[in-house]
Amino acid sequence: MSMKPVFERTKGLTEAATHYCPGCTHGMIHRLVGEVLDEMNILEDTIGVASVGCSVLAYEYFNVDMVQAAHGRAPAVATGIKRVEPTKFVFTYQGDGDLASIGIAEAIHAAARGENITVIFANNCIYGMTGGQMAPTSLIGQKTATTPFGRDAKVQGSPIRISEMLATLEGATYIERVSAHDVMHLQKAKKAIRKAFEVQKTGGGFSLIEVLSTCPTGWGIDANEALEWIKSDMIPVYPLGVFKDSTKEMK
Ligand SMILES: Cc1ncc(C[n+]2csc(CCOP(=O)(O)OP(=O)(O)O)c2C)c(N)n1
Ligand code: SF4
Repeated sequence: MSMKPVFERTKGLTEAATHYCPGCTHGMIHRLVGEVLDEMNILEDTIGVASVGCSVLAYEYFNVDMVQAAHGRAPAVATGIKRVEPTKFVFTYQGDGDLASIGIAEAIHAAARGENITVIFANNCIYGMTGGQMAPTSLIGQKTATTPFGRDAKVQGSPIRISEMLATLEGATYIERVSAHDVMHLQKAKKAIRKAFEVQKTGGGFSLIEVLSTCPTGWGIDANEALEWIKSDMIPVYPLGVFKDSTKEMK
């Protein structure tokens, strides 16, 4: 008697084992994107743009054509690809150091131009790859390698809320913030990612899904505490929800 599988690895990801630290949710967010691309049956028609950060090796993990952009430039690279290959689905996968710091201009202008691309923005409030330095998204009071006494608004400024900020732009079509801290929220995150790719399918324009993500290594806490920290500390500063949805106006 053969057993019916209850869970299978998505075809949207390659067989490569990821290099992420235990308790890091980058891998889970990858899986959600992979599942959406597979369920939409668009793996052959998708081009992903990996950024610089811990997710730089995303080009090894997504089972689609991938390119790798210089730090922060993924939305500009995605713009070029989409304009040359308008029938392809084009997405970027970027951390908060990549998108909110060095790449803030590219993100703002791609949104303002209403490029028909999808940005997956993994916000873990820190530079993971380079050793846990402060990011523009780090919380007030958050201890990082460059703010050992905690981020002080008077010295380092206050956190940038990317979703809220980009939602003010007319060019942005769909902006939602979700979280990867438990199963229910992962399911919601998957729905949001699906919606973003559906927007792109109809030629709807720019979408960005911000996913609150863990970095137990950079935060200096264990995997379970990191999931709790999203709930207790990140969500109050980065509330979940839809910040822009102009798909209704388009119909
Ligand atoms: C032009 C340039 N400047 C700086 C760096 C160093 N650098 C690599 S990754 C990174 C930050 C990554 O942080 P984030 O985007 O939040 O991703 P995470 O590693 O947390 O997933 C920086 C500053 C670089 N690679 N290239
Ligand atoms: S350093 Fe942080 S973001 Fe990078 S893989 Fe480890 S836990 Fe994930």
